[in-house]
Amino acid sequence: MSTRTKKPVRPSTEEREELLELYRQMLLIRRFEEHCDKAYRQDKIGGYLHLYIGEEALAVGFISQLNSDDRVLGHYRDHGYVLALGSDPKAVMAELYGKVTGLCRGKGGSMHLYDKEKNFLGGYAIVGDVIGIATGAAFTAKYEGSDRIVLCFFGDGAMNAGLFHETLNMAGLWDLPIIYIVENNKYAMGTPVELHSAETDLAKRASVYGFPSETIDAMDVLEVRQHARRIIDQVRQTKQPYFVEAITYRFVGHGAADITDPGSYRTRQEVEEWKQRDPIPNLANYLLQNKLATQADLDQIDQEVHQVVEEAVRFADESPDPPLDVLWEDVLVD
Ligand SMILES: Cc1ncc(C[n+]2csc(CCOP(=O)(O)OP(=O)(O)O)c2C)c(N)n1
Ligand SMILES: [Mg+2]
Repeated sequence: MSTRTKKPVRPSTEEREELLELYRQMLLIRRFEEHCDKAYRQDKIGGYLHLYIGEEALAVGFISQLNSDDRVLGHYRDHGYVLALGSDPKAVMAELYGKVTGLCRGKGGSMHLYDKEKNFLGGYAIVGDVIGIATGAAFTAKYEGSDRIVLCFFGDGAMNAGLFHETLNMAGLWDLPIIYIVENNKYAMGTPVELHSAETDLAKRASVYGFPSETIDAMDVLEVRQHARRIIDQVRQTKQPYFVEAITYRFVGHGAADITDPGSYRTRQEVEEWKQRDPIPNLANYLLQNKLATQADLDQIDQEVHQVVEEAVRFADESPDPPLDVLWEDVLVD
């Protein structure tokens, strides 16, 4: 059932506002994380930090097509999901700074974001775990007889966890309303897909559980959005799972310790080639060429995003650390 899909038709001019919003969201994630990189080096952000730079089109394109009560779960590279869902950038930055005003009151940090209000049911640091938890959320949606669907984002490395196969089998058996999205960014840390997966066509590898699977190009936000619209509609209607292999690339290192270093596992030339497909300038060019925006429009969005990030940083900087006595709160359910 694995298929390679063709490039869809470009959207019409009526969608101008929506396209500008996609642009704004991708730029926000990019600028927000560029600051995170800096703040990590200044020891303002502790623990681990994994950036989504280069992969923004995927989260933004898919999440833009959800209903507000749908649910999203992801792995530890999770800043893009919450920002695309509309979480308050101030609370997200404060969380990364470990401050009490953060999304999780400063106790989660970068890898464990959670925003109940926006239906983001968590970023999970243990590779593969999110797949089981998200399948549980999809079971809940079905059990409650609701119309909700669940998006579950994880990396290519996570497909080697036993849980992946156990839960996709259950989802197929029970017809759960979930879209599994593997972010195939070619590497699990420094290990290329060719070395960790016996079958490198990941959509094919996931095609044996009784529901559809396909590969999409996730470097082009318009293409992602088009596929997302179709796939989300289908899952909502059929209440059957769907598997998406999203081809993407991270422009920065795997994690905090190797943020700017392309590393010995890939060449600088490879990184430079993928940067030619950077979804942000490419959308800007598309908007300009098709007269959907002027340079002044884009500059204004740039300015607004800059201000949002500056405010978030100021808020995080000025917020207090959590008091010591909250250490014992939120540990066990009553
Ligand atoms: C069970 C488990 N094993 C090992 C790790 C350490 N680890 C963190 S990220 C990572 C690589 C995961 O790669 P992938 O799933 O492709 O996601 P990406 O980082 O490329 O987004 C590993 C092995 C972990 N967090 N959990
Ligand atoms: Mg990967």
